[in-house]
Amino acid sequence: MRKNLYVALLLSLVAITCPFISAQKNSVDAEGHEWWQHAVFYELYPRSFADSNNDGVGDLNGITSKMKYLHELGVDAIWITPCYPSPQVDFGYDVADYENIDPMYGTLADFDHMVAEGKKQNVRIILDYVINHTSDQHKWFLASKSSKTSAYRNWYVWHDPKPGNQPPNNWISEFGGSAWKFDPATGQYYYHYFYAEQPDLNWNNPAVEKAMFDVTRWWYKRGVSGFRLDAVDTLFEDPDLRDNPVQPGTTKFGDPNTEHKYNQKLPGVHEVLQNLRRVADEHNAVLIGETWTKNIDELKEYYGGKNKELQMPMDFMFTRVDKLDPAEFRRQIAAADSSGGWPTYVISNHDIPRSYNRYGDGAHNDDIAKLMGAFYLTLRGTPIMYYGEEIGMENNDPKRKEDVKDPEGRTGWPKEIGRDGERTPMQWSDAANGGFSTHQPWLPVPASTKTHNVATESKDPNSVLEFYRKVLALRHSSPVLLDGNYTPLNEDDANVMSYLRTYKGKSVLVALNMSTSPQKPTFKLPNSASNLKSLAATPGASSTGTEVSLPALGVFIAEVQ
Ligand code: TEU
Repeated sequence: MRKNLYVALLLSLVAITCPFISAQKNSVDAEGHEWWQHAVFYELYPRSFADSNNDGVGDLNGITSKMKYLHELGVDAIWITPCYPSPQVDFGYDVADYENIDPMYGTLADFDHMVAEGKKQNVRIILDYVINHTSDQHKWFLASKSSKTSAYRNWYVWHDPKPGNQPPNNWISEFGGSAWKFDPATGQYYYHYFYAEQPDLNWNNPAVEKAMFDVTRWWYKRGVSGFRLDAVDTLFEDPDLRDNPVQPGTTKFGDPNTEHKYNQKLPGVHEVLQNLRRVADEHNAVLIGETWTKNIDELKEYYGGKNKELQMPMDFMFTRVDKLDPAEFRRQIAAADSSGGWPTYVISNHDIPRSYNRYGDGAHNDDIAKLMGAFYLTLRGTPIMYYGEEIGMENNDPKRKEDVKDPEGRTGWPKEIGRDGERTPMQWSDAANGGFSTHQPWLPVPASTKTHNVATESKDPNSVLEFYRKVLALRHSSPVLLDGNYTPLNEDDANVMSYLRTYKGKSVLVALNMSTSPQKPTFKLPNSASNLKSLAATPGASSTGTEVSLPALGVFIAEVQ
């Protein structure tokens, strides 16, 4: 009898814990590759992805309803930008409660349902971890602000004014104006690297570290497979509050330019991230960093070397190559490849104009969208796509100040127009509002929605979407593309970017014509190979022996035989 009870208890324990275990199973394959090294990630902005209740703003049930689409596209994990309760001053990057869902997006039950559906479709969930600051409406900040003797006072960064009630120093907010805001009730300033509604947490306080790390544990137990870490550079400030060096000129907001020497990339950052990694490792979880580095040495620090830090610090230097420039891309890839870590490539996100516009020349944008997709999806490393990139979605920038939603754009207009343009609703069909919602969406879709949408492109074998699907399928089925080394080819070629990926004696060649004139490169292939068998190509691209014919902006991916 007692034995049966034990068995029943054991079985129910397994049943309770299994969903969480299975959310993070298969973490390493037989050859030691971690799950995130073989995964394709996809960033989505929940306000704009899919609107299940037709109120003009996307929601979690909307995401759940598109899980099959994501799986069939070839996405293995989605990073959802913040969906926690928030006053939405910075559209979710001002978090008022880290352990709940904003009612506009749904409920925790909807979240659990989304995780379960993700599991069915093999799509993992990555949340955004806004680590540097909270909302000024978070209960920790309200308590901190209530009095100088509050137990939470030291959870944020408070300082006395300088004589004349001046801010403690010259630090400038990323979004314009002083980074200090005076609180008349308690007579001190608090520090905010971003908007005043986003007070910085004090990471020197162990209680902050404990509470914030517990947030990650809470979500891991709910089935989350990792976090994208927001603005990690800014966690610490110089304890002596030294003024930042002033540089010539002014920012787009009219503030003096300054070097963020004393409030960015302080050494404490790495210790916190290493500690956070230890928690992640207990859950087979991945940490992705918003790591704006200026060189490869800075990026290396975020990997942590022997001290394990972030598995996936994003390489934003790659996004800074804003033109089709093979030489510059070769330099960036060689650097990332030599970093000792596993590269993480992105070509767009919710803070920078869409790749369709950044690389597009206005005349061949669809060809360029295919070329850029073929490029970063065949590099050694893990790609993070941005929603809509697969259909060639373009920026839809506001034309008038009164239409701008992003506060950064309202303050900075017209020099800084904000980030609304890259955050518009996903284009699902040629119906009104791109089929996103029957209600007027929070941001308008561009006119190109008529042609650039999932439904229309699914019917056209030559669409950007169908090309993305092909390349993603190839990537998933090819051990060479997943794990192979990267070797640049024809490095003096100013027009064609080409490389080999090689794994266990097999090679795949990728040739990308980054120019608008036809090219005919020939390649010296390994082991005197003399034939190229096409795996994916844009119309008109072909090979004869070791010579490849590439029309303007053509793509040719082939097995070396
Ligand atoms: O961005 C941090 C960051 O570095 C930004 O300053 C970025 O350079 C800026 O958005 C460009 O206009 C993260 C988020 O990605 C961003 O959306 C948030 O607004 C910001 O943190 C504050 O949380």
